[in-house]
Amino acid sequence: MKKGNLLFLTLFAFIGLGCQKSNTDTSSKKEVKKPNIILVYLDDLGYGDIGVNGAKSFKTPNIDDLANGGINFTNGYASSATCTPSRYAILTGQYPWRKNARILPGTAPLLIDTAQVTLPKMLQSVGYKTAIIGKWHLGLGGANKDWNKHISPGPNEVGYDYSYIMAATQDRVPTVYIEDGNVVGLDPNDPIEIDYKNNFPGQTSGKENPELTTMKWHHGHNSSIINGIPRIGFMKGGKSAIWSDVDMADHFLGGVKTYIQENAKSEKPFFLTYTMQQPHVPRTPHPRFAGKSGLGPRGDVILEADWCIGELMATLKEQGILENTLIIFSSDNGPVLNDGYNDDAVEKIGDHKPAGPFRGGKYSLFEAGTHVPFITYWKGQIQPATSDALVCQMDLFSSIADLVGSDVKGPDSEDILPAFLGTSKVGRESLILEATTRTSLRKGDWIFIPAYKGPALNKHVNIELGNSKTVALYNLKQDPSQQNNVAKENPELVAQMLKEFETLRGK
Ligand code: NG6
Ligand code: CA
Repeated sequence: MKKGNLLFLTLFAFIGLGCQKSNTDTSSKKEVKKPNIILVYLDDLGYGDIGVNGAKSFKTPNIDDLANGGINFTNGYASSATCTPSRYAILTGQYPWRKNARILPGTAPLLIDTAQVTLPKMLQSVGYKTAIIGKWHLGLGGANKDWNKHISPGPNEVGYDYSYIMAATQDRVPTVYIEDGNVVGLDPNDPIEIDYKNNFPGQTSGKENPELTTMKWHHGHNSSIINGIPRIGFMKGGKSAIWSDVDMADHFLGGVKTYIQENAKSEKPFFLTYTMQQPHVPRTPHPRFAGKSGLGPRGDVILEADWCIGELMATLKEQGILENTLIIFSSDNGPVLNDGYNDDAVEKIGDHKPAGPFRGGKYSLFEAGTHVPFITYWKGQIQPATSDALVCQMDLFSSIADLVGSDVKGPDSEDILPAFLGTSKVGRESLILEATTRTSLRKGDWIFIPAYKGPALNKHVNIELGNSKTVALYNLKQDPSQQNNVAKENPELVAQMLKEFETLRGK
């Protein structure tokens, strides 16, 4: 344990700040505090999509309250510029490119080995109850699963006592909720069938029947039409289990509230992973929020997500556990406007800058791919501040282990607990960042991007990917929008960073 942190925890031990007696495990070697921990994880929310990071076109008062009452990280990163790898890194504390993790289809088998150490397993081992409610997207079961039977292994086999999830994304089949491995509301007489290659005979599709769609596809997303929305992949049956898109936010929030209410008075602390679907496509705000942002559905679902966070905070207050709960807020990757549907995200963007000052977006090796909102909040324990410490979501594993007195560490996860608690402004020294298995190296204020073949621009989503025939070096402090590649002027630094990059990547 680091010195600053030891002092911090000793203070807790002596003055017993707000710690429930029952949350102190006397059997462990050291006196540690075990708060409830809630990881609030959004999907495709950009650095600039929240008021506190510069959004002016709409308001996010509840997220801003979290940031203003906690630590708002200005150098906070997802490990990757897409969902599956970033989620893999958080849960395993391992760089996702070691596992070649990529965006998974809805039918993919579980990506995490059930023998691997995981963040929720580590927390279970020190007495936590654990739950995940929301998006999963880390694969389920085996390769040829039957969705009509118990689906395993999944979240429950990698550390969650309770899971209530969608398998992949809102735009992929199966469009059903799965509770502890079982599809919710399934009628055995109407079994679910899923195929990512071929449609089922006699079924309509977005490609062949665009007139049946209420949301129009732009690229991809032209397979089965469900609730008027054409999706990725074909699905047959399971009618009674199909979710309502516009109610998804309320539905997950309802589960979150119930979980908190049921566990607030428990002897054991809890770890709740609340993985929200917003603002990933298809953006389907509840009618309460539709049209409210002026930016179309993308803005509307951000308002909806912000409201959910307000409700989450109110629930914690109501239950009297806000001061015994560490909240971590972040996003799995950077923003994208048109990610496959014509939903006015591009047309109505106006002056709003989803990526804030950063270049690129989702899928990109440029900053906006991985440089995301990142907040830690713990009322009465974390002093409000802005921190420029270099922190990655992957580091939560070892840092939280330190907090709760576990010796288990994630293989690539650094213990930077003092940075997360705000007792230090020092984070990691360097970090490998990833976009669809291409990687770059951040070290100090510098970012080094090796030369990569491939298109400079993903035309469908209109995002610069960071591929270039020449290596790139940017000083992010002086040039956050990566306008000046200074590799030529700094050959020694380039050579040094290339060496470190190759060592870290194990070449
Ligand atoms: C892409 C999808 C995109 C989105 C993404 C996953 C197409 C053309 N694009 O393949 O819409 O679903 O996968 O997003 O199908 S993520 O946030 O889960 O990584
Ligand atoms: Ca995402």
